[in-house]
Amino acid sequence: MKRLIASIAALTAAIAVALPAAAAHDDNPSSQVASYTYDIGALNGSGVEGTVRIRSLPNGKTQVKVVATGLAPNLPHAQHLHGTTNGTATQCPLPAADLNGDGLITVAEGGPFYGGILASLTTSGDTSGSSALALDRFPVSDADGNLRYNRTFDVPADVFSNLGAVQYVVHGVDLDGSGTYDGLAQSSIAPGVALEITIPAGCGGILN
Ligand SMILES: [Ca+2]
Ligand SMILES: [Cu+2]
Repeated sequence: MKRLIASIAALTAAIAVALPAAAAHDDNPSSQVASYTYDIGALNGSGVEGTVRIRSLPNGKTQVKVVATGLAPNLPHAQHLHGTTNGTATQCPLPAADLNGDGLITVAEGGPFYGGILASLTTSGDTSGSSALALDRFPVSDADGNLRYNRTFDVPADVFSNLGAVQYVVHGVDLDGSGTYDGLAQSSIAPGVALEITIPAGCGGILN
């Protein structure tokens, strides 16, 4: 037993020594240069809550980790980092964002609060605004409405330098409880796309 403890101690020491050398690698938490953790609040009565952690790494990559609950189950959820790159402040939408008073905050109504898409938080491939509605590459919530996401990727330099002022927005609310994205209502920003797909479900960021 004593011998085992000694070897574990030796191993731990070896790992401790090895850490600084690994600091240049992508996913090593110790190599972060900045880390922001925000609570995710519900929008549109979704019941979503959770946490988003955004890290900028010394190699210029960005790591985003999301743990959320309360999402419409078994459905893909578009999610993005929203904001501006010109220093204009952004925040999660306030109730006053519902300009037409229908009780919903659409993307068109929320956008002025949280800004444009700086990155699409896809599970593979492109992460630019071009993938804003690439539903086949967004995380799918499980049967209980939980969503987990963790990816390290590149963002443009102006986004990277401004990661502390972005809003995380997750989209997709099954407004009629049908179990799928449907309904006659159309997205406020994408003709031909169901409102249920694009409507914001949750938001977290520098100002909630
Ligand atoms: Ca539905
Ligand atoms: Cu978005």
